Amino acid sequence: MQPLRVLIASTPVGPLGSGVGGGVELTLHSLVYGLSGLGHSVEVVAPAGSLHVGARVHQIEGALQASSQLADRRAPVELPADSALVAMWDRIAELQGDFDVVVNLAYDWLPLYLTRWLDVPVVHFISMGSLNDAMDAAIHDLARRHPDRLGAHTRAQAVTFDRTVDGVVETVPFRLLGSGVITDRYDVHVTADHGPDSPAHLGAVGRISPEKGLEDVAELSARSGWPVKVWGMMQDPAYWQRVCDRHPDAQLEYCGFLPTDDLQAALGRCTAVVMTPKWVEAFGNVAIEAMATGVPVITYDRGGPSEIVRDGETGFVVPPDDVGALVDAVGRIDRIDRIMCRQRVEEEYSTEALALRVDEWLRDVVAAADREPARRR
Ligand code: HBI
Repeated sequence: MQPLRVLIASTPVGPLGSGVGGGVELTLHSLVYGLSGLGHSVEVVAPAGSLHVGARVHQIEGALQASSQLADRRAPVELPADSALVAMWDRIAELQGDFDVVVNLAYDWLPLYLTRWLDVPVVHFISMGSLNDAMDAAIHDLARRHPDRLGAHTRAQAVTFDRTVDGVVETVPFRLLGSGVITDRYDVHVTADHGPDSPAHLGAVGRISPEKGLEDVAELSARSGWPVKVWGMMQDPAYWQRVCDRHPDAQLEYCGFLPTDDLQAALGRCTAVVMTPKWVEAFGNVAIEAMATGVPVITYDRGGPSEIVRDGETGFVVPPDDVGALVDAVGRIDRIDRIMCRQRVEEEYSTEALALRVDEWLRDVVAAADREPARRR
């Protein structure tokens, strides 16, 4: 089939490689790798200072966008003067004639609004659950105009956008895409290969921030006696300090923010990775990164990770906020076959598997756009 010319719009919160974009950076890398692997030609538009991602990157100057996670639910849409987001979409409007489709990864109002005014079809891979009323309204409005343009990672994430209007539940028709990692970058550790210099330990990964629920990891460590290594950007030092102060018996070791290659090597030495999300994590790339190295995942039954982990097969899914259940699960972790963890990622969460799902989506959208006589506003 005819290869597509795909333009990917990155997140405006930070340049690629800065880690500020969190999971979106990993999704972008996987999409570039996976879609190129299917023969598509891919280019990227991202804030200036972005690292090379295996495709041409149009580097856009301008003021970075504040994170939607920090805004209040009722906050109005904000666009700083000299906005990088605005400049990114000016560039996309200039480039649109050279592409068949634009894949937007920004969790922002502007790209959703502009979709109706651009000639090129724009699809939106929504990276988080519902956070903000203005964003929700833009998503529902776009869904009404173009029901095929919205993608999400998981069902748990998608349903957070359901809303009830005059007693009628309005759902958003998201295409569920999961996510994907470049499995070649992850070495499988059939055993946790700890030795005298590195006793058996658990792992926890994610921005050091309250929505990651690290206080439960600390309580798990204190109650089970398991040491826990923690990796991730130190976004909220005061929060970290509070967790450590409240759980003096916990053996938590902060191991910094590691780039993927180093993180995967460290993850592989864990007996298990624990995920204790307090918010509806849209996906939980950590779960597939851990499983890709053969490490089982123990997670709360909340958000994306609970759809990735198969209870009793690639880890355990326990009732949300139930630390006692986490302790029990750790006690049963040697029942999990670490090779099965890797196999599940290769089948379902590789860049190839993700790219096939996205490829099907893009082809459906491009075909439908070609059939549309005039652009629907
Ligand atoms: N906030 N405004 C805004 N735009 C984004 O694209 C964005 C964000 N906050 C977090 C974020 N993206 C990513 O880190 C998550 O989607 C993973």
